Amino acid sequence: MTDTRHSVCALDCPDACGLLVQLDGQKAVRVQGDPAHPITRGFLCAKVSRYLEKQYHPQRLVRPQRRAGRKGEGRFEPASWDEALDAIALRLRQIAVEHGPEAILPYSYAGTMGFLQGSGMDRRFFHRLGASRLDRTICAAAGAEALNLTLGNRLGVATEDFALARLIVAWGANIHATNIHLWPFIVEARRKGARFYVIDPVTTRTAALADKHLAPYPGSDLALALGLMHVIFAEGLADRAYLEEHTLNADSLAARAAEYPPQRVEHLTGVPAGDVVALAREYAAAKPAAIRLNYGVQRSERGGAAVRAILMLPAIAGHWRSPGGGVQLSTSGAFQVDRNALERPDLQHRVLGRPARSLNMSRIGRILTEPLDPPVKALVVYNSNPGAMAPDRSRVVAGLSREDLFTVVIDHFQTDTADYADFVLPATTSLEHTDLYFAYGHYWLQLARPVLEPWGEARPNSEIFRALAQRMGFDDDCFRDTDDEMIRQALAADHPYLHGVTLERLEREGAVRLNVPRVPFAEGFPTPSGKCDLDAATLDYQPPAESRLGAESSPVFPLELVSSKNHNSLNSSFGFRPETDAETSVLEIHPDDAEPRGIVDGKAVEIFNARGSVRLTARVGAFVRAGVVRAPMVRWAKTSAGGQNVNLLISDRLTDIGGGPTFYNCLVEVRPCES
Ligand SMILES: Nc1nc2c(c(=O)[nH]1)N[C@H]1C(S)=C(S)[C@@H](COP(=O)(O)OP(=O)(O)OC[C@H]3O[C@@H](n4cnc5c(=O)[nH]c(N)nc54)[C@H](O)[C@@H]3O)O[C@H]1N2
Ligand SMILES: Nc1nc2c(c(=O)[nH]1)N[C@H]1C(S)=C(S)[C@@H](COP(=O)(O)OP(=O)(O)OC[C@H]3O[C@@H](n4cnc5c(=O)[nH]c(N)nc54)[C@H](O)[C@@H]3O)O[C@H]1N2
Ligand code: SF4
Ligand SMILES: [Mo]
Repeated sequence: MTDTRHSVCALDCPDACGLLVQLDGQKAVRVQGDPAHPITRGFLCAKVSRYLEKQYHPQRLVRPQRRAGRKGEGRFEPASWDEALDAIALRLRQIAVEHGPEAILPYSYAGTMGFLQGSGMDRRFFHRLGASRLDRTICAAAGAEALNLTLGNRLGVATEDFALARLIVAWGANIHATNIHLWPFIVEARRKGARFYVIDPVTTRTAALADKHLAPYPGSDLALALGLMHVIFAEGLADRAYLEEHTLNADSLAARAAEYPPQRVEHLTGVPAGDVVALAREYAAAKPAAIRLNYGVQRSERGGAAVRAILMLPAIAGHWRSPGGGVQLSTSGAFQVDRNALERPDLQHRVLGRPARSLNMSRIGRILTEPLDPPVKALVVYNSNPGAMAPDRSRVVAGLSREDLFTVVIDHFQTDTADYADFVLPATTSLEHTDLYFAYGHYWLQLARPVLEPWGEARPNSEIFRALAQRMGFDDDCFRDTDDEMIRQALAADHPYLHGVTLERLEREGAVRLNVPRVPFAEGFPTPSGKCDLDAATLDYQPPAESRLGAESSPVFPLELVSSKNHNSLNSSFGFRPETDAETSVLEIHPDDAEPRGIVDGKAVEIFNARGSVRLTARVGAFVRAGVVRAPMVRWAKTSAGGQNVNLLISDRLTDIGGGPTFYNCLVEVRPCES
């Protein structure tokens, strides 16, 4: 008997697709894109069309386990849920008594984009415990801060409206890898004559399809944006009326831009002056023009300022006036659910009389290895794999190896992090639990009900934290709330975007468009002043320290490494697949850099800097501009020959605003491997 059920892709991806899961009896046999979903439109990316391989993989965790070997060794023995939960609760209680509850740290990110399994019962549990809070900066912190400062919220051009643009710029956005459901709208715009630009140091598949590809050096986008503004102001192409009515400090910005003539910008960015002038003119003339800015730009030391400058461009050229004009970095600001009701941050006060201290997840290596008062004595990891994904990996591993650190990992697989755990707990997948999903690449809120029974003994995060709360003796009513009660609490927010959005409606429709205005900033901005502040005091461009013109540049490590997103995987989530391992074990290098080093296509290379050395396979070609190398992120370290991945090479330096990581500022050298 076959049967088709609706679900949602829970992965950390802007597209947040609607899914149709075909069942044969109790077994899922196929996943497809939901044809009724206005963004998914019936197709899926390559990674999730094969999602069922993950669902039914023989290595999927089926029962709780307790460590039986050394940390990192990966030897475990089975435990029952009761044994595991009792032992975890006991240990957390002891640590809280001995060192204070802030010695306990949750570590989670967007392994699932569901509100319940990502930021619900777990948050309530840690707040009630008085645990340290985690500043969740690992991905988008600089960009989010820039959006809030410049536009007043994280909103932008509606995805569907890219079809109306006359010019589209993909800026630090590899749409073909990370945002494939935007592509059909770009194709539609181009069919009607729109031009398509890509700004990326790497010749991605997206860049290869552009009318014009500009390849700046990593981290130099602020200079490029100022160069475009220079031309727009100098040639009188700015929309004076829009500037007058809806912005502040336009004069300060024009003065700053005057310092960045195209020749200087060419020197700073590597983009020919003529290309800067041509793009500025086209951008100002095409009405409307849309920029798809993605997170590539802000993983850089001056990434926050770069994003702010790019977000100012549509205001200068007057593109926010009509549908299809403006910029989209994230749409997450539309999802104004009642987070306080969901997460209950007020519970911290009960224990501590104040908010708990906040620790930055991008510095987890340092947090676990440097003196802190109190020290972190327990780490509870879920929806994330810091052992593979966090920067400065040698510190991370040193921290995870501490015998006095009590570590719990909740996941689907025995990840690089799980190998260091004292207890590993098996989690359900999004096909096995209920959740409410936000998106960062469209305006549709979605509900998914379980379509399958839990695999083995797997449990949802929400249930695991409910059970732990009970064992800790937390008797507040909120720990007895069911999933549906929590969804209703989240939706009860008094916000116009959510008016008319109920659980019943989500149940009927699956996906509901939030009431976000189609043209969000035509009549002003949700900033305190109601205007877009173009203040340029902090927009002077200094090259990132770890870049070819930066303070730490040296002939010893002359190449700039970009470890950007892989194509057919998602972060480390499919690292168990041999094809993913192959894709992420490659180093792309330009022939001009390969030849003098004796590096041959297909042969092993060592890529190194003062932080360490990693072995990858050379892929020689014009995939990158000379001076830049690229390693698609990131291998499971445990399956690689040297037990390492590129995050060994990345510093834990933070961005200018938001406290984000600087994954894409990394100087290295490459040499052929001896054997
Ligand atoms: N297939 C796939 N899809 C994914 C993911 C994945 O791992 N694989 N990960 C998901 C996640 S967590 C996220 S955050 C999103 C991210 O989605 P994107 O932001 O699109 O992905 P990134 O690869 O981080 O960066 C995009 C591009 O920026 C370029 N870039 C790097 N440095 C610079 C720079 O200084 N300036 C400019 N102009 N460009 C630069 C990179 O070469 C890359 O091609 O994708 C999500 N979707
Ligand atoms: N070098 C380099 N490093 C990077 C980046 C880069 O571009 N270059 N990108 C950075 C970015 S943008 C991000 S977002 C981070 C991502 O880093 P992470 O947040 O660590 O993302 P993933 O590697 O996808 O790990 C998510 C984990 O959550 C698990 N999971 C999924 N659903 C559930 C669930 O319902 N319950 C539980 N308990 N677990 C679940 C998955 O199995 C997976 O192991 O990596 C960062 N690291
Ligand atoms: S990973 Fe992204 S594109 Fe692929 S199915 Fe999930 S939401 Fe859609
Ligand atoms: Mo991310």
